[in-house]
Amino acid sequence: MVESFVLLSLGANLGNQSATIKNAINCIRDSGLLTSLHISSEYSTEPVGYIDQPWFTNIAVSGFTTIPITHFLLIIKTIEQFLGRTGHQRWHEREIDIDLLIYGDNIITNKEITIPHPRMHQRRFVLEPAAEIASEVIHPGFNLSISQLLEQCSDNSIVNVK
Ligand code: PH2
Ligand code: MG
Ligand code: MG
Repeated sequence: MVESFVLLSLGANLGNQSATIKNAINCIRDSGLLTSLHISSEYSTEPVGYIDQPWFTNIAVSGFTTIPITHFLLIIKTIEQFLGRTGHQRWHEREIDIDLLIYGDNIITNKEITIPHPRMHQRRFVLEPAAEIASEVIHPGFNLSISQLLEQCSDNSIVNVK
């Protein structure tokens, strides 16, 4: 079975953010979604996109999976719903957000899937936690490492380790 490297970004800015993020990590581990997990520190981050909302807690998680990408995305959505995510407007506050950033060297753009994540290189709240655990990982679209993307990132929103 082919094993793929996976990089995730997790975020929360409603409810008990740290507890929800820890529960999300437990779900990711217990469901067998990823093996060989690496987990970044928790970061306190200024909201980007829609600014009139509470600050976020963001982390990055990496691991390996043999689960096909469409199934993988369904499991992520199920975990989000299990952890109490309700419908929200785009870029507005949410109980939990689990975004798939990188899945192996796949580059896919269709109605259901855009991988690598189309805005990951523009977001400091994604790149700083990701660089902590996966600085040398290559973004297959740009052929640049996560740390190179971070150096080039023009997003100056505040990102602090908690
Ligand atoms: N997620 C968004 C929109 N804006 N800002 C920060 N700091 N962190 C996030 O996770 C985030 C955001 C939509 O997913
Ligand atoms: Mg998101
Ligand atoms: Mg999302």
